[in-house]
Amino acid sequence: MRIEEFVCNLYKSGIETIAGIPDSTLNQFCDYIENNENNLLKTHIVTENEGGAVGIAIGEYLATGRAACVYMQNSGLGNIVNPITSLAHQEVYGIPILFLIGWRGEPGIKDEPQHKFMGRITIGMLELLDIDYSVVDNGTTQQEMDDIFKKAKKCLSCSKQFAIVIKKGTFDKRELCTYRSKQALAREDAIREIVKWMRADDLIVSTTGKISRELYEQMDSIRGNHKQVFLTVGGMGHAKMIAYGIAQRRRSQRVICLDGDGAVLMHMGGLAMIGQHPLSNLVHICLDNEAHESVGGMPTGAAGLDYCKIARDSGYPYVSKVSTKAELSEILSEVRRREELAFIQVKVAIGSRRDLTRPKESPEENKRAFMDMME
Ligand SMILES: Cc1ncc(C[n+]2csc(CCOP(=O)(O)OP(=O)(O)O)c2C)c(N)n1
Repeated sequence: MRIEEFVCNLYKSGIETIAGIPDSTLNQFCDYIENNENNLLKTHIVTENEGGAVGIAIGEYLATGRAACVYMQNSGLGNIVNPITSLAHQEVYGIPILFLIGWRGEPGIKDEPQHKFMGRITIGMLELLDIDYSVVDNGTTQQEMDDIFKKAKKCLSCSKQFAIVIKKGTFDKRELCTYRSKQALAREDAIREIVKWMRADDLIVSTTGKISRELYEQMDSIRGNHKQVFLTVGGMGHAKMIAYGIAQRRRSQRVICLDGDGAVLMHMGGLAMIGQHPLSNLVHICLDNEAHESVGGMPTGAAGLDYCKIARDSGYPYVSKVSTKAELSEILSEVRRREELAFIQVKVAIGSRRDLTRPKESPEENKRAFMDMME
């Protein structure tokens, strides 16, 4: 399916505002709207999380009487359940919203373990949420697509939500935009520096996406194993609270959270909670490339934000911003010396190696090894 025609259908159905969180299944779509190639789009907002995008869609309807479009990976369904069930559903306010949902973990298609369960329940969840839907793939014809948009329009006009579930490879391949930043430090080099600095009994919780994959590789290559690492393979935005949960029970061990700026933003309230109840053995490191690099590199909804300032104002006693390997190494030594809750914002470039590998063990095996290491 050509992305141009798909987006054209979207505008013809009266959509003027699009909000969401990018996903690799929707790369072609995200790229197209981010660059507003046909100049038809009034508003595109990358939100902090998918629930926020539903909020914008509710606001759009209240202000204009128009439905908005909300796009996301199916893992984002978790973040929209509350604003749908308690606000947008027709038994509450009846707000029309058109969802575009990238289907990871579709049954029968090979995908990562964190996508399997959600992939299997995606359609069931839509049914449970009372959201009508159609599934599309690269075999969907233009005529079928026109019919789906007609069905969607009818649904929206009855104050209901409608979802188009998009399978992997639905959109024809076209050259994707390469997002760049002015930073020179590669994220992987920053991770290597952190791994070299770690001690044998430190614990590390890493965030969703390529940060975890890079950490996994660096641990194996520098330290010979990765048993000190808990990979937050899904549940984007929750790594810092997992690290906090461990740190408060393992006070004699240093716990490091390796976060991404998109993930910090996704559930930023955690910064305030951690800052107000500081743990001296917790080190929170945010690798800030101002982008959702793992899923294509689109800017986050708050690119350029001073995360250090927010951490400081939230109550983190020690904060620092660095952008070179030398600065990072100096600050890591300082953090080790101080023994107090710390936040380090590391400004890194957008990009990753093409041949980056994935964890070889199952999440269950990694969990076991991590827990055994603490015994
Ligand atoms: C709830 C949820 N929404 C969306 C995704 C898809 N996703 C996986 S990684 C990622 C980007 C993470 O961005 P960031 O934390 O800034 O790290 P980066 O990839 O830039 O290193 C996204 C959007 C997800 N896994 N979960």
